[in-house]
Formats: sequence, C-alpha cells, structure tokens
Amino acid sequence: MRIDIITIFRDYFAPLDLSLMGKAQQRELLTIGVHDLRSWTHDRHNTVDDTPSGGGPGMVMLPEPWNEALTSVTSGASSADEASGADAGGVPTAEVPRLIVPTPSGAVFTQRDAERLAREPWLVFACGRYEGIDARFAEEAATRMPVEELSIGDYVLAGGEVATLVMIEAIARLLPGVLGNSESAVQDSFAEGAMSHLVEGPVYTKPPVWRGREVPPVLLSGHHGAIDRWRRDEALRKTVRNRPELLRGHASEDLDARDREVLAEEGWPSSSVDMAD
Ligand code: JET
Repeated sequence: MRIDIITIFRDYFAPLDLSLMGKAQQRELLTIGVHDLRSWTHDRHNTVDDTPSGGGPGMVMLPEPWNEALTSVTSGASSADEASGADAGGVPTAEVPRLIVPTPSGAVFTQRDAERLAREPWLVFACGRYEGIDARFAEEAATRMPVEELSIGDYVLAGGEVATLVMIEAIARLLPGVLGNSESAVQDSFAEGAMSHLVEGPVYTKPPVWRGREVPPVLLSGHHGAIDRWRRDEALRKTVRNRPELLRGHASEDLDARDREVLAEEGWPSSSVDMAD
C-alpha cells in the first residue's frame, strides 16, 4: 500500500519510522510520503490560511495550496519536498487514490473502515488545521477521486495529524505480512469478535503470584473449555460495565444460558437484551 500525507507539520509523522510501521516501510509492505503543504504556496510568507467568509473566530485553510498539493502528489510529478528527500520513492501503485480528510464532522472511523481501507492500494490523507479547509477543496477533489471525511471520535484536536496517525496505524497493522507470527495469531483468535459485540477481558502473564495478587487459577488449570468460558464471562462483565451500547447490539440468540446468568449478576436486564432484536 502507498500512503501520502499532506500537512503543514511534517515532523508529526516521525513516529511512522518506528516499531511496526517502521518495519513495514523497511520491508516495503507500506510506502509513506509526507508532504509539506507550504511547498505549494507561492507568496513570500507561504500563506496557507485566511479569515473565514461570513466572519467568526479563527482562520480557514485556502483551497488553492491544497488543490495544487493534491494534484502534484497524485500525478507523480516532482515537487519541492521530493527534491528535499520527502518523497517516498517509486511510482504510484494505482492511478487514482482515495482521499481521507480527518475531521470531527466526519463519519466515525471504526475497525470496519480500517479493514475496508486496508484493501485500497493508495490513500492520501489531508491534515487540516485551524477551523478547517475551505469546503470547495473537497468538492473539487471529489470530481477526480473518492473522498471520505472521517472522525476518530467525538472530541476536537488541533489538527488532522494525530487523527491521521491513528487511522494509519489501525489500517497498516492489517496489511498482509505487517504483523509478526505471534501478533497475527492473536489477531486471528479475536478477528470475529473483536470490537463488534464484546470488548476483551483482562489478560495476565507471569509470575503466577505478584505482590500477593494471583493470576485467576482457571487460567493455570489447563482446562481449555473452562478458560474459554471464563474469558467470555469477563468480556461480558467488562462490556456491560464500560460499553453497554455494544451489548445492546448483541442479538439474544448469541447469548447462551451462562451469558444471561453473568449479565444478570451485573444487573443487566435480560428483557432489554431481548428487546434489542
Ligand atoms: C478530529 C478528527 O480534530 C479532528 O480533526 C482535525 C481537524 C481539526 C480542525 C480542523 C480540521 O479540518 C478538517 C476539515 O475537514 C473538511 O476541514 C480537522 C476529531 N476527531 N476526528
């Protein structure tokens, strides 16, 4: 997969050279180009913003530098920061990328979006700042490529950079070969249930007793049936306590007698579970 990022703060993306993402890039499973929006300004102050039309606080990003940046990045033509070593190298892996614009007003990015976007050959992220990017930029871009405005959650960040990092990590760890064997095994075992209906319960490692606190004995019993059941109990308890809205989406036919017992212990009305169907 190829990913291009357009930003006024290239330094935000230094962590993409570390750990899993760094290894994925070294192994060429992932190619990331980070581009400075100011490379596509033409005035002496490299202006990227102006006052909001209609008045109001803050500043709005100008559409023209964004459009020039997107055109340049998606045509494979050389740009100022390619000359400065910013280019990820090579030719684009597909003719038309998908443009992602992180914004609090976008549709919420979920694991389903990560899975879907991990199947794309080429993504471009546009990191807005201030009060956002002039809306005509996304309209214009949409005449040339698919455009998605996505939110990582209901809070406001100073700019799209951190949201872009979040989405790239969620997407890239799903690319074939990116996770090592141990990590991919973990992923397989949770692939179906992960973040769809139940959150994961607690996990433990060695030592079996730490500061007087035991690992739950069932986990050391070697009884795999009992271990699976215990893990599901704990996942149900944690879900009802922390994320009850996930459980409301749980069809009652997916709940066995023991599930209902655990939920009743947590004070969850079984009638509400039935009503969710
Ligand atoms: C965000 C994403 O804050 C978030 O995104 C960054 C951001 C901040 C300010 C303006 C902005 O503009 C984007 C734009 O889109 C059309 O103009 C983006 C919070 N949750 N998810």
